[in-house]
Amino acid sequence: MAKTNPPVAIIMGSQSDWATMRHAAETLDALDIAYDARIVSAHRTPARMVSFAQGAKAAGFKVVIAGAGGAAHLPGMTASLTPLPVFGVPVESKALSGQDSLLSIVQMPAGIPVGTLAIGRAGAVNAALLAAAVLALSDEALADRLDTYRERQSAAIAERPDRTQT
Ligand code: RP5
Repeated sequence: MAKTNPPVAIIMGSQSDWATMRHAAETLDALDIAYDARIVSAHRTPARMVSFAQGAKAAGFKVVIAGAGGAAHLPGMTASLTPLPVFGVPVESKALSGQDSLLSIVQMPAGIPVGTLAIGRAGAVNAALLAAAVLALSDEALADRLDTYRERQSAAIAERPDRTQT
């Protein structure tokens, strides 16, 4: 879903990251939050990354969700180029199961923060929920939708395990 002036940018280093980052997109969809999803690679398209990050605030974005794997420099480099909050999603890499992605994203030097989430799908979903929480501070209707999302999530959890499931 890409509307005019969406508040959230979802950026990722490669098409291969979409399998993870689509979970952020689907979570934003569930909360009726508009976003723009783009491939922006710190290594393969550095000029695109600089252009995006330097223009992100002026473009109307409020939050950036950045997913990358391996030597995952995209979230940190983006954070260095924009005043917007950046949430980093470590994509599960083939070689090191995302440990490389996680450490690349989380170990930022003091002064340039990246809000780093869990490796993989959980991180992508939670990045979207954090973005929603930020936007909900100034959007009561969204705050209500976020409350409803959590209530439904709680209601969907059974009190006891189904012993027929393995
Ligand atoms: C990173 O390299 C991307 O974020 C991706 O997770 C990883 C591998 O990219 P591909 O070789 O699949 O394009 O820049």
